[in-house]
Amino acid sequence: MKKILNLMLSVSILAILSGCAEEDKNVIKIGAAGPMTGDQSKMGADLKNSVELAVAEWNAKGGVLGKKIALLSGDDAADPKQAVSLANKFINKGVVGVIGHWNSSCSIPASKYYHDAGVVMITPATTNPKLTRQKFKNVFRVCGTDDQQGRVAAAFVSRKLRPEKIAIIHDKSAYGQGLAEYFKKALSNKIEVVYYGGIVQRDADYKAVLTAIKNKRPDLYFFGGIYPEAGRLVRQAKEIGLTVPMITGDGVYDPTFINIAGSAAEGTFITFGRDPARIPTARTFLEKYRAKYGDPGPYSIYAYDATNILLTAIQRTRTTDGAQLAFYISKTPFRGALGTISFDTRGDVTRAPYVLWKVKDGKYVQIR
Ligand code: ABU
Repeated sequence: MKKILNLMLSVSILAILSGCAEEDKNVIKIGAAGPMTGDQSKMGADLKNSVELAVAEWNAKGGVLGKKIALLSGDDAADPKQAVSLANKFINKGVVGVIGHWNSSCSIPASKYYHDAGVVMITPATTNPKLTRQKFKNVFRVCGTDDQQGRVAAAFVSRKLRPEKIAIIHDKSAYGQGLAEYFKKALSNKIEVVYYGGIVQRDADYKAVLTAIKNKRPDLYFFGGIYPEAGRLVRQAKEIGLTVPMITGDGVYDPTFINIAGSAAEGTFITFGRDPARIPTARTFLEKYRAKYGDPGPYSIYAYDATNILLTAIQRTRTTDGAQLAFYISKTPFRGALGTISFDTRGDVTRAPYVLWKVKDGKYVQIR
């Protein structure tokens, strides 16, 4: 009974439409997939809120192709197996497209199932390059990639911070390890890497690895991973007297990192996209999101644009055929909250979005 209840709950239709939407042939279904539970659930909620906001706006104007849009929201719990299971549930329910997943470790395995089923997938946040190197014509991302991000971080380190010695750690995930490797490669042996290794996600205590790093006396350490682990790392680093700054990537850009780390977060460098507050076209989205949900998360605006790309493609092509939608998306620049988004032949955005941020006085400040 518990299993049946879990199954029923794992794919929930939001209350955008009343009644039993999945049985209704007069709706167009889209999915929102991400970590809705667990220590990354803030990212899932940010993603789902933005998709919900965009869908509500379309439905208020009559929907698309004369039908209302039904949003199916699903939890992959940041787990690859659950992501594949969720992809199959979405496909069986007849979704036309999916906004998600959030984690590279989920998007990469799930994308094969969306590809085989002809379902368009647009991720707002997955940055591991492998996703779009599979040459799936129906898979897109509206964010950048970790090879770009690693190069931006390495250029900033070697030109501006100029350490003699650096340590590099990662969380062994597709995202975290991939980013650490791209960063290390982009350093091109110009800086001595005195420590390179992995940590276990969700471990409470990282003091052993931090002590090993401290003993190597680096001037800086890089972390490839997500904000819960990053928060514990910098807090515990300070506790053991490892006071050199951390430089890290987009997975650590969330206020939850600063909440976990406290004052130890100060001085952390992060690569991420531009501040939406500085993007004129983002203003309306920011106002509408804040009015409904409070402060947007790091990838909220990306999920909003991803949803509008999908729904605009359905409206313009007047079809729900995945191949035709994918062709339209790949060829048509989209003017959204982030500005103009165009895709290259892989399904990546044509303009790398990365800039440098630093934590100052408990806030993220764009510094370059
Ligand atoms: N891009 C950061 C976190 C999501 C991912 O795993 O790619």
